[in-house]
Amino acid sequence: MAERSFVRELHDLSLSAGEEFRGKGILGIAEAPPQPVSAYRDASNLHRMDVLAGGQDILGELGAKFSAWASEAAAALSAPVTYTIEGAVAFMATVSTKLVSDGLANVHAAAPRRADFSGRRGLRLIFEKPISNIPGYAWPECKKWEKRMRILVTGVVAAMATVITMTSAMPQEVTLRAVTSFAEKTFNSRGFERFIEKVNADGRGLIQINYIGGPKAMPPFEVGNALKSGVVDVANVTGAFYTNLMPEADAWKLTERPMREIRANGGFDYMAKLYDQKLNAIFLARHVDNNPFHIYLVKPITSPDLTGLKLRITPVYRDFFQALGATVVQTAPGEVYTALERGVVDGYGWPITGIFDLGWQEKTKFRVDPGFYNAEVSILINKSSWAKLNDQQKKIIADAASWIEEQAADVVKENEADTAKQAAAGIRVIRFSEEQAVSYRRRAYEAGWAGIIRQSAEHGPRLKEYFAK
Ligand code: 173
Repeated sequence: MAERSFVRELHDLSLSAGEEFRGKGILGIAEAPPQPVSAYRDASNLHRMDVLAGGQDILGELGAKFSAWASEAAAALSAPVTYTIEGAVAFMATVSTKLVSDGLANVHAAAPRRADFSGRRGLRLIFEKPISNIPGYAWPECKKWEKRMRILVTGVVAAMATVITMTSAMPQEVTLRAVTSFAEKTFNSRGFERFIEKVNADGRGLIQINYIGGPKAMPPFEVGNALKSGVVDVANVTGAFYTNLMPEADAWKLTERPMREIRANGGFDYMAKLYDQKLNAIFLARHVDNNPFHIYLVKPITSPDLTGLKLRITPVYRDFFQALGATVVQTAPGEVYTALERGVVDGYGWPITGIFDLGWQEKTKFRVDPGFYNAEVSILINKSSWAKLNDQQKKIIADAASWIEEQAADVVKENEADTAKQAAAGIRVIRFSEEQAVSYRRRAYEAGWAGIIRQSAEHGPRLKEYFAK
């Protein structure tokens, strides 16, 4: 416990708006890396911690957080998120960032070993090594303890402001938590995994992404909630998986223009506002594009009529398949194999790529051509997680995002490869007549847009203007 409290003094010493601290001073200062708790056991550290603890609200105004730890266990828990008191430094105010950073570098040499309380007023820091030995620093010219105390405390506050500025300018590694809503290493996660690799390579010492994994770690339809609440910082997910939060996101499947054009024609900005408002997120990159959906079946059809068939869906396919007469059942991708195996469904919707990733070719007999819509899988970041990054860290993320979005053009090569693989696996193609094919695709888009507009009368029609051809 503190031998005395400095709360009142700290308040008395706060600088008012427009005032500038210009004295020479000594100060206790906080530094970043968590230290072994035993470092705080000595009396001087405890006393300095008490002063800072008394100044919590003043420090709070400066954006600094100070935690005093009662036990090693608490310290261990707080260590990754809380700055710790490391030492002391003296400076000549008004202090430059360079001076403080030099001071911090010398902090071990100058760390006070003992602290005395002289009478009722002063805190005297005793340095084993005279602080004046550090070039550029000097003891304050204080005659009275009272004055020294004023300078000390004011200095703490002023220096905290400087240190905060300095630490935000100083590269500090940030780690973001990331999940994917598709199985790891499968087609729809691969672009995301390349993005992570690039961020982790370019961001050494600055920013890293901790890839937590896929549906084994988090159910795909939960990923939107987790991103919105900040449980995860970064997500790889398709709009259909978070329609509960943002029904408009499912409209990405209806884009008939390249992302470059949608970014230029105002459509992207329109969506970005909805991501901001409804998902608390920023849309970074669409890495799956140019990727049509198809119907896959275990029994044949002869025309675009799905009456009597029960098909596995997500929100992507619901309106269209129902318009063609199907009964539908929604499942996550991870349940498709079992649903086919047990005869619970007669088929499923899925893009042209990726059925081999989860072994569905074993249970699939037919693919219906043509394809329809355009699968979208994108990388999103929580808004607050983004706001906490400095410009350098943001640039690493943004560069990796545009890099991966550009590669979405290569998806067509994978489509071709998987089309050939499906043929080799014995999956037969059901092809409609030219006329049927045209009306099939028209109905797909009509049902798709009607569904979006039904769920979002305000934004659906605007999105159609930006996305449709
Ligand atoms: O079928 C699905 O699970 C789905 O909606 C989807 C969306 C984008 C890519 C792959 C699948």
